[in-house]
Amino acid sequence: MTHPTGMTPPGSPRSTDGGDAVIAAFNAIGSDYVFSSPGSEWAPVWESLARRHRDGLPCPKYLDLTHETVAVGMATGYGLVTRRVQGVLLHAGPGLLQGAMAVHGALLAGVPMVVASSESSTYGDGPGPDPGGQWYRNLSVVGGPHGLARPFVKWANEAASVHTLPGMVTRSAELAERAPAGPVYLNIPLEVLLDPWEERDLKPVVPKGSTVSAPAEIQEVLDLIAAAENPVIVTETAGREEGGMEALVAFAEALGIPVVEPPSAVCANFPRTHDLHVGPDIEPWMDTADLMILVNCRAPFYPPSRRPAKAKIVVIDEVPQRPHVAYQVLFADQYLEGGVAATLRELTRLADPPAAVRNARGAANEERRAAEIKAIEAAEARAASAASSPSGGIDPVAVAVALRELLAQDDPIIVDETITHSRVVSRHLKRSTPDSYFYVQGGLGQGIAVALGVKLAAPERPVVFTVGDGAFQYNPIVASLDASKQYGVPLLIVIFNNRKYLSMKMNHLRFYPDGAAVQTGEFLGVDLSGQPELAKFAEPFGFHGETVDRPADLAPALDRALKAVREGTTAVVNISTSR
Ligand SMILES: Cc1ncc(C[n+]2csc(CCOP(=O)(O)OP(=O)(O)O)c2C)c(N)n1
Repeated sequence: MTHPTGMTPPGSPRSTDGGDAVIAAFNAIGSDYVFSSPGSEWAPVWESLARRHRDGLPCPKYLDLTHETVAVGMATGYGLVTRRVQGVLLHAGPGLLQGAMAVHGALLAGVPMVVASSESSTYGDGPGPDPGGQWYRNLSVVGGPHGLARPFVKWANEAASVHTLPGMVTRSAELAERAPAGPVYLNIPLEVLLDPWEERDLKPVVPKGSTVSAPAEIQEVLDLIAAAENPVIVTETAGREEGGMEALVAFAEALGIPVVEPPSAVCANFPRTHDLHVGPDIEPWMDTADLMILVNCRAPFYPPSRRPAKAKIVVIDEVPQRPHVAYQVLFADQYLEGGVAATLRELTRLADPPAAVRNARGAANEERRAAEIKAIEAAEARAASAASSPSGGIDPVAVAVALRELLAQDDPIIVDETITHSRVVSRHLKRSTPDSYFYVQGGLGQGIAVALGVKLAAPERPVVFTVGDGAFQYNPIVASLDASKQYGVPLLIVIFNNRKYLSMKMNHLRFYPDGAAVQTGEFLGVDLSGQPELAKFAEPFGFHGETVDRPADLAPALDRALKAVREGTTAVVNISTSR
């Protein structure tokens, strides 16, 4: 087996190996970064990068990350903002398993990425270089790691030959970017990475094309809208598409239709400050709306069988039936299947609502909007008056308001991994610009990494990571803060600390409202009162850390923390909350 050594004379074809084929393919798919949690199979990739750096050849930026959740989570955060596929390298079956929760999170979030790891095809019995006994003794997985990955990725396969390897990688990226976007997994055996490969120029992969429904279908929906007296738009992820928020604003404004962003909304879809934003509650429309337009909604109704009483339901979605969702009920009467932003733009272009309809709808919507504003103001007034009581922690609403006011001049991005406080964060931070809010999807513990990836993609915007004390401790804190330090990616981390898993207690009470736990006060799965001082995790990294117990200290502490972040240092603000 030939191995690449030394300089290649200019102009001659470079004889390299599978590691270089991976990097050439990552170049072709436009991956800006390689998010890697190292394993011994990646020596050929490291060698390729070292050669390319030495020879001044193109390659993605390589990030060494010290935990799989951090590697995958950062790729997720980066993909949420850029919407472009990135390369992620993990180690064998175990590294894939360690990163699996975050890969599943990327699947739920619809973020494209090519995740790769290895196995050995020779286990040391081949004629080529010795892969190392660990592949024989410790790392092999029956059925191959692609068998492990299959349930939580869009597509998984083995790249069994160096001759198909670049094509496998570029095809994986194209599959990952197709709707619904998501992670794709490739098992690239170590021996394939070490096999000789003659470098070829790979054709760059171009962005996917756009789709929009046929004009007749668009017209049918416009007719339904024209006939409706009480239509409503419900959206969970209209903002996930480039231009989605702008297109939804134009559409809602043109037809005077209010917009509900239910608690299942996981990104910024419609400006919270807009007159047509009527809050998170779909209930007022369930029995009264005569037309419901579901825009990029995966699970708008709960329980799933809770069906709107009389509304016709139009579903606008590129892939309405999510293949990765086990059970899904939309009650659709009509679909507009195509790019969501493009479809909304087409509807707006062809719409011709009589002014009277628009005005009549306007009056009803104003009532709803006023009720929502009143509810928000009442909650904020309660939080402000609680602030004058000296004990009992800080009202979570006050934390959200303080953050909103502190960042009023900026266009921050909120990455949220709170549980019982998530509605407070979305409702009171009132994010109103595209890509200004992301809820972390899947299991707990990925949030810091996702926020780091978001910040990597949007270095000019402050990124605030909001999290409960329980979820914070699920994060690989050392590896995440290490990535922040090593790659200069500062975050404002705000912990809503109620010293418990409050959600676990709420679930217990739901099932056993008069049970033994209520009688005795013994709630298991809840108590976190023995936790370490969480702000102190900032110390070993030279980061800014603050603990806030009193309402009066809140704004000054957040202000100091934000200053530290502006100077390039992550800050951890651990806030004692009243609930
Ligand atoms: C990986 C993972 N393990 C366990 C859970 C179950 N779980 C959901 S919420 C929660 C508690 C979170 O506590 P905290 O962040 O403090 O929020 P709070 O419930 O107090 O609002 C747990 C353990 C989960 N979602 N993900």
